[in-house]
Amino acid sequence: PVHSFSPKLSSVPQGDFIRHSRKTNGSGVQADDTRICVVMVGLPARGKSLIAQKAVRYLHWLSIKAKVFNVGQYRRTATPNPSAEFFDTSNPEGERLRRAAAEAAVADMVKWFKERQGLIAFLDATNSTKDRRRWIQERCDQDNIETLFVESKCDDEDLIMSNILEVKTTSPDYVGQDPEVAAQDFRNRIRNYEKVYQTIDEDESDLTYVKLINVGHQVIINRIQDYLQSRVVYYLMNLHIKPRSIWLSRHGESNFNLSGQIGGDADISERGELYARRLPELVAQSAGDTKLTIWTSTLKRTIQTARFLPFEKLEWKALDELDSGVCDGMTYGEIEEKYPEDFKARDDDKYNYRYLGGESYRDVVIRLEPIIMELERSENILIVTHQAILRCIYAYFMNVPQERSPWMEVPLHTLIKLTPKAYKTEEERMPAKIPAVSTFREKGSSAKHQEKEEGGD
Ligand code: ADP
Ligand code: FDP
Ligand code: F6P
Repeated sequence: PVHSFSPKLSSVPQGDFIRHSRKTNGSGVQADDTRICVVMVGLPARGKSLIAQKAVRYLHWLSIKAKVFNVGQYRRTATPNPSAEFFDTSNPEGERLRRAAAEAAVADMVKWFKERQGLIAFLDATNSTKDRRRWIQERCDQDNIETLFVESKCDDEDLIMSNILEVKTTSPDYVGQDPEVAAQDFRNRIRNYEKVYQTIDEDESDLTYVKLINVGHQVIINRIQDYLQSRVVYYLMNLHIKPRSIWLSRHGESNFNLSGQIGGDADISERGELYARRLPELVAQSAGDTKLTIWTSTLKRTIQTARFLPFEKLEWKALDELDSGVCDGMTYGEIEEKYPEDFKARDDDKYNYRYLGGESYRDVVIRLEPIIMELERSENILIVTHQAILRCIYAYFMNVPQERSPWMEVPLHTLIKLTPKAYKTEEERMPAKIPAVSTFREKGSSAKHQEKEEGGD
């Protein structure tokens, strides 16, 4: 028999990442006051800002409030377009202004923690001397803020030059300037920092730190203290910057899609089969000779859709569709009729709504976390998966907020290509031009099965 729903279910706080990530007090319960200042360390153009921003995107995706405090932005209010001499430590005025910018950023960060606005702050500056790091650590200690120093070291001159050209010549520091002149000035700025730069060493062995050397080729970890710190470190260790793309596709139209039923483990329809047969060509058009690895769920419809692709395939249980519990196999219309309150509750807060005996989007994100970690480590991957799962993965790469992600339209029979670039992910959509039903239901709309076709133009 089908259980009747308790409308309260959807508002019950759900198991989430944070619950597992607080400090333990021996009983397995974590204190509510974990606050971490991640202090970025390294010469300019070592990827510090990029690493900090990516980590914040990852943490937000996991519902952990985090923020980057970029000292460069504070410095820019007083000195918007400094030349390299500003960063020469024998320039007392430059030293004073840089110190003031760092103090302002730290003061705002401490205030942010005190106002309980978040758990993890990234203090993004070069923080290149021992004195500066000691001062930050002591300031954080005063307010019981843990410090985690993340040093990015890189001596690959070609990579640094390409970083400068990719992100620094377009920085607000150089508006209206010739890119070549800007690049030369930025190299001189780095030279000035090099004169005083001190890598983290034995004198600082009391600090909690991670050193990422040559983009994670070597990683040195010291005194990592708790779960949340170790999650951040593990994430940072897995990042790479090799050019690559990630392709996403839903399975071909299924027989359940045709009848408007959700969940289940149906076969693909005739049109779904056409999509499966077209997919290799579509992928070749998009990826050329690039060798891909295919990830599917363990459900028939994704395995059937991927079966003609001439690449290695891996099945992941974590990629199975959102579990709709007692509603599995029903149409939206049947759910609306049988459980009107739950149907509405899901519309009101689709991200947090958990089906009885099933999952919410929030639950799905937690089970997808290892998938994201593996994606960060990997190169060219094509994922054939399901509507809700694809929305969650897409939301991570495209930084889509939780209120919006469960409502995104991801049509059947369309290949999506995501290409991570510094500070943004590029997207391309390729419809296969094979008609399919729409499984998308707009917020607040009645659940009558829709006959609209999609992916066919
Ligand atoms: P910083 O904040 O250290 O001045 P940015 O984050 O602005 O540097 O630099 C971004 C550039 O650094 C991007 O081109 C990116 O590909 C590259 N990058 C990312 N991670 C690293 C790393 N660990 N080492 C060196 N370069 C990196
Ligand atoms: P950013 O690249 O983020 O703009 O170029 C180095 C720089 O950061 C300067 O803009 C900024 O003034 C400085 O780092 C802040 O770091 P320090 O306080 O450690 O110098
Ligand atoms: O209808 C296809 C489907 O993948 C169902 O199996 C699943 O329950 C649903 O989409 C998820 O989408 P939504 O969260 O919009 O109901």
